[in-house]
Amino acid sequence: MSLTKTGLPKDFLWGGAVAAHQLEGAYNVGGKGLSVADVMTAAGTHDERKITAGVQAGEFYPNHQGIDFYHQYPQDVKLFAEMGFKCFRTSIAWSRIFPQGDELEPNEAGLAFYDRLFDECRKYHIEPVVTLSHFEMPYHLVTQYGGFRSRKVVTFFTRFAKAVFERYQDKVKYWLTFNEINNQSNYDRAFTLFTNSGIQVAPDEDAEEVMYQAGHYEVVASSLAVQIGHQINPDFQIGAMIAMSPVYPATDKPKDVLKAQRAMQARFWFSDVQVEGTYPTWLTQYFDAKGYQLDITKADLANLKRGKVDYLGFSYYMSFATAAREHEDPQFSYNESRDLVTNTYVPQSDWGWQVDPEGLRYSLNWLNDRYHLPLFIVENGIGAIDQLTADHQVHDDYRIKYLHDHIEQMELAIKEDGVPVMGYTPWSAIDIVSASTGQLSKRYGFIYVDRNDDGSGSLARYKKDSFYWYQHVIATNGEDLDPVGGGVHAASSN
Ligand code: P53
Repeated sequence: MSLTKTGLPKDFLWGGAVAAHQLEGAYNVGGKGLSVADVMTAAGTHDERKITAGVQAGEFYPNHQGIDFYHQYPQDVKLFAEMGFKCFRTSIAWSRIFPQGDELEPNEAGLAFYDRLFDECRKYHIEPVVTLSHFEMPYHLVTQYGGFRSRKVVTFFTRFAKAVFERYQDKVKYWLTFNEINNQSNYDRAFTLFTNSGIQVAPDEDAEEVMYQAGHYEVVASSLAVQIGHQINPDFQIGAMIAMSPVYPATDKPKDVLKAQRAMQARFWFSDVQVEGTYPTWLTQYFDAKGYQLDITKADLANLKRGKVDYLGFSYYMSFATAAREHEDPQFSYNESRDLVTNTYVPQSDWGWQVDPEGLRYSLNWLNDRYHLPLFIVENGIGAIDQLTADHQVHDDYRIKYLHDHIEQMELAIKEDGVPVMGYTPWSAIDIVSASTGQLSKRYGFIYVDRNDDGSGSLARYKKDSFYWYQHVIATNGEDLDPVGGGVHAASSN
């Protein structure tokens, strides 16, 4: 047995992640147009966010204010620097740059904001890692074009990509094209097609077919962005980004194993195409069998080959499991919103997410075996209710435990399995609006933000125990994952 005892690479990108629409607020400042996130209300713990037709009086839209990062970013970036961040992952709000989405020229005030933000990061030697499209398509593209139903949106997206690649070519090296592009493999959930693609499906439509068409336009748009980016700056590292929830078979019954394999194929065809530049065979067969007449041209297929990504970014929160049903062909009937089952071997978060640190090591190995590309863990974390004490502390030992256990598995994958991992940016750097629920109380950050689900609160920032813990992890380059001083902050009385 040979265990590699070398530590993580010296230039390992420790940091934290967020997305523009979840923290910036200032939704109509500096010429910004409405985005899909601006027409979504807040949900409770178990119901979905409502998508309204435009912004309507009497509704509450949590993303309109976010945590006001648009104005307060200097103090926040300073806190990130204090934690020792080497990188900071955020997105560029598409509708700040192209407020409607279909303009020919970018909005200067929007571009200027990200100049200020990236300069602020660089001041502390924090490398920005930038997602082009993170659930924030200009809303006008939804009403006018049906979102990514339309090939025209490919052009609008690449125009946006070109504008920001040119503008920030000396400030940003690491890019990601579409955030969690594969979430929409769960096409029956209205939230995912809307947030990812600006699409609302009519009851008489085949949502799966709609998803495959939109997904095709997006992988093409991604491949064009990769080509444009590399022309502008050959040093750019442009990655794909997927939600890596591995799907385990519920049992060792062969039909369950086959079903889990199909589930993985259905979840990861997006990255198959973005990494390999070609469609997997099972999927072209599937399109034929289903009778889908998709708009996939020869030129598209050539572009997919020319615009392969440089690395693979992924989020990891949880694992899934699936079981075959009686009398079905498991290769043909997988539906994610129907066919996932509870894994009784792992605990769940307060929001029912299956917490599985070993699944991260499994995922890193699986992705390495499949793609042979550098991997970047660009999200990992746990949404939890935090209590701010009277003296402004947050004893989030559950968050420290979650991150500790996942970093430990990441390090085993790197040190013992030899998986190439570029960096680790937990979700989230600071408390922000939850994407799926719109709640502030589903907190992920190292920094507590005084804001409640109804939008009340002072917006003051407070360091949580996890802030000091993560600072220590970064300072030791991941060598010491134990709570600082045996849990000084976690153990303080009162
Ligand atoms: P929230 C579903 C499954 C896994 C990750 O999620 C997901 C989603 C969609 O909600 O989203 C990513 O805030 C996403 C972030 C999001 C984060 O995970 O719903 O990239 O924007 O905030 C956490 O608890």
